Formats: sequence, structure tokens, C-alpha cells
Amino acid sequence: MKTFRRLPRSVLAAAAGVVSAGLLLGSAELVGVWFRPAASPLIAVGAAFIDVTPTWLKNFAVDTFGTADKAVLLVAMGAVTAILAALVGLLARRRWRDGAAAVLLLGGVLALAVITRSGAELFDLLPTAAGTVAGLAALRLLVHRLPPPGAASASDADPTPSRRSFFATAAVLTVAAAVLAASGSALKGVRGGIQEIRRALRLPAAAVPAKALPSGVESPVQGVVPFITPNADFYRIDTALAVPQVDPASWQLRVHGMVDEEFTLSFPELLELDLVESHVTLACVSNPVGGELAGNARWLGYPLAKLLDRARPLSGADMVLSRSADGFSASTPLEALRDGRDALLAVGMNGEPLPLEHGFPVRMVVPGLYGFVSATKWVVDLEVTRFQDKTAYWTDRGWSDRGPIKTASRIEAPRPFASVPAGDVAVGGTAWAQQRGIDRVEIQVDDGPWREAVLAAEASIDTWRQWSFSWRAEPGRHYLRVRAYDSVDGLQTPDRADPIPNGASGWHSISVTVEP
Ligand SMILES: Nc1nc2c(c(=O)[nH]1)N[C@H]1C(S)=C(S)[C@@H](COP(=O)(O)O)O[C@H]1N2
Ligand SMILES: [Mo]
Repeated sequence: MKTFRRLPRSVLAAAAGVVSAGLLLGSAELVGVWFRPAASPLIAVGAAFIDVTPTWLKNFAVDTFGTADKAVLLVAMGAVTAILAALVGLLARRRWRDGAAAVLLLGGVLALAVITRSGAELFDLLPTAAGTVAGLAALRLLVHRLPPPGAASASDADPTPSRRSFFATAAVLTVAAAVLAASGSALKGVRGGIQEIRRALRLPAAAVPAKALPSGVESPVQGVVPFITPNADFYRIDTALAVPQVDPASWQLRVHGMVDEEFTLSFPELLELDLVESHVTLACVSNPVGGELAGNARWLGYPLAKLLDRARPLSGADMVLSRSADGFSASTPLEALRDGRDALLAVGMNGEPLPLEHGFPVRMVVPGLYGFVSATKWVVDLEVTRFQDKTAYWTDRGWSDRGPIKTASRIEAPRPFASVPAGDVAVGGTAWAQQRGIDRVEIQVDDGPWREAVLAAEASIDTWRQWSFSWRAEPGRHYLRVRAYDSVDGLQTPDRADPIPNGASGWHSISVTVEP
């Protein structure tokens, strides 16, 4: 405590700035309970940052931090906030008016981030406004209580009264900021909101149920992923820093653009339609060779082909630009939505309403296309247009405007760098070539001949296909390599390609040690 009291005045001023920033954000958090997540200034700034991040930095972040990239972003933002806040405190120490102007300026930047989010309303500025007022008041209180210049040398035993009152005020305000923020997030939890609505929702049964899975779709090898990916384990990829909270009661899908008949569809109207169910394996274009950004689920939804038939696209249109409630967009070839494949406006995933993070209440699922050009979550708008007229979110950031899924195969068991006992070793994995189907998988040990793996049953050409292979393993270090054949293009290409701009390619290999 004594060392505290000897702190120079500038440090106290910087601390005043940081405490005030805490109060700003804490107040905004509490007021934000009654608003959508993107009305929270911190979330809005993060989201805006994600949208303007150059592609190389985004790729670096994803490569380095993987799915923790969002957490890392939040921590970095906290650090930047603290530094800016400290500078504001120092400004305010010199001249109160400069400090106040800086707070208002930063409040303005936060407001700009909030209001430029997709779907933002003027009303959404309230949390930021309330926070800015609270932050300003806190800074005023603290700066007023800064000890007079030179007081830093006051004797330890007798800190000046203003010093004591500065610390008391700072302590009270710090506690207040923490209480505001904590009660804000607690209230958000209690209100439950969309999560509650989702839990209470009962989806209708499918008018056309999914084709029954043949027996033996799963590889018998232990360590291979389940054929149906449980919702909780399904990979999640999106640009949303906070999961969008879309209320089915107010959800609408607008279908418009180059069509004869524009219309909007409500959620109750959608559930009235004849829904179909289909097993489809989704894959992310960012998935590296051997990676885990793919999942297989049973989707319930309405065929997009029928929806488009109702709108009657004009000739010349060749693309549907789908947009989400949070400003993401994807360009899907019109052809892929009308050629008879199970392209769905989906509401259900493995027998439940879509989980919030997988697009509740409505998303798109299109077999054969990477998610970035087809699988729009929280979808609210379909515009029939032309590739030459419109571009989508990732296309504007250096990725391709089209994204058919490339044939892929991976070894899941044994794990890379595993040690296994010599003798018969069960090797297994998964391969996919949506819309084409896998009809052969081969394994190579070191530089030996390619040998055929045993394929598990095929559920459909739109789902992944598992395989197994019995390996007579000799002691030592070995490389296992896999390659698949699809029924249209034959052998999977050995050419290595990075994910950007339209998906990775190449054969997956792993190294394992066989113990004598
Ligand atoms: N609204 C929205 N939808 C989106 C995305 C997004 O960033 N925002 N990402 C897409 C990408 S790149 C993929 S791979 C899939 C992933 O779907 P999942 O998270 O349900 O696995 O969602 C797609 N839909
Ligand atoms: Mo993706």
C-alpha cells in the first residue's frame, strides 16, 4: 500500500484512464443486455476489425491460433484499450478538456463501429452512449482527486488527503465496473433469450425423411470419427465474434433480384412447407490436407430449388448471393441450387433445431460446395444475380468466387506420430468427394505399392465415406499415405495446393513408430 501511495502522478492519471475505460465498457455491457450482441461496443469493434483485417493477417491468425483466434483477438483488443485509456488519463491530467474530448472521440469511434454493423439501428447506440457518459463521469471524478503536482514526495506516514481520496474513488469505481460487467453477462445468461426460444421450438417431421443409412457406414477401426458428427463436435467456422441472436418470430427471408416474383418468407411459413431431410457432409475451404474442418449431419430443410422456382429467376442470372443477419455473404451458382441436388434452406441438424452457432434459425446447406460459397448461416436474404455483377464476402478478400469441394482423404487412426505395436495394425479414416462419391481408397506404406483399402458402405455421394486397412507393421519408423478415387474424376490429385483461393489438395500422409 505504501509503494502504491508513492506512485508518481502520471501513473495515477494513467490508472484513472484505465478505470474509466472499465466503467465505460462495464456500463455498456449492462445496458447492452437489452440489445443485440453487436450493439456491445467491444464486440462491434472486434467484428469491424475482423472485416477489415487483410487476408494475410487473417490467415496468419488462423494458422497460429486456430479456433482460438477469436479469443486472442479479444485479449489483444483489451490490451489496446488499456493503452489508449492510459493515454486519455494522461491527457486529462494536463487539461481536463483534452481528456474529455478524447473520451468523446473514442466514444464516437465505438459508435461508428456499432452503427456500421449489418442490420444496426440507431437504437443500438444506446449502450455505447450510456457507457461513454459513465466513462466520462468516472474520469472527471478521478482526475479531480489526483494529488497536486509534487505531492508524490509526501511522507509515507502521512499521505495527502487527496491521495487517499483518489485511491478510495478508484477502488469504488473499479468494483463498480466489475459489478456492472458481471451483472451484465449474468443477466444475459438468465434472460437466455434466443437460446430459450430454441429450446422450446419443436420442428415438424420431415415430409420426405432421409434415406436410411445402410448398415456398415462406419469404419470398424477405433479412432475413426463417427459417421454422423454430433452437433456439439461439429466444426464451427464464421466471422462472427458474438453468435448472432436471430429471433425466429421476426426472422424473414427476402428472395429478390433477377426474378419474376420477389417475396419474403417467415419462419412459420417455412415450417408449413414440405420439409425434406438429407445427410450432407459440409467442408471448409480452409481445411488443410488431413484437417478436421469437415462434418457430416442430417439436415432438415426446404429445397432451395423449390423456393427459387417460386421466384422464377430471369434468364441470364447465374448466381444467388445469400446474406446473413451479421453481414456475411456467399455466392452460389444458381445451377447448383436447381440441378436436383439436396440444396436446403435448413432449420434442423441431427434432429434438433440448428444450434445457435450453426445458424439458428435458418441456414443454407448445399452439397458439393465449400461452406464459404454456400452454407450461409443466419441467412436472411437471397438475391438472384450474376457473378459479373456481385461479389461475396470472401471473394472480396482474395478467395475464389466459386468453390466446388475437392476430393479429400485422410488417415485418422493411428494418430500422426503414434507408437503402435508390431503386427496387425488397424488403419482407418474418411474420404469425401461430395456430388461425385468415393469409389476407391488406397494406402501406401513407405515406398511400397499402393494397396486397396476396404470401403465402408456409402450413404450417398454427398456424404463422406469411411475406410479401413489392415497393415502388417514391421518395427521402425514408417510413413503411411492415403489417396482416394472419386467416381467422376478418378484419382485424387497429388498436387499440393494451399487452401487459398479454392481449397487445399494433395495426399495426406502420417508418420508412425512401430515398436518391436
Ligand atoms: N453468416 C455466416 N455464415 C457462414 C460463415 C460466416 O462466416 N458467416 N462461414 C461459412 C463457412 S466459411 C463455412 S466453412 C461454414 C461452416 O459452417 P459450420 O460453422 O456450421 O460448420 O459456414 C459458412 N457460413
Ligand atoms: Mo469455411
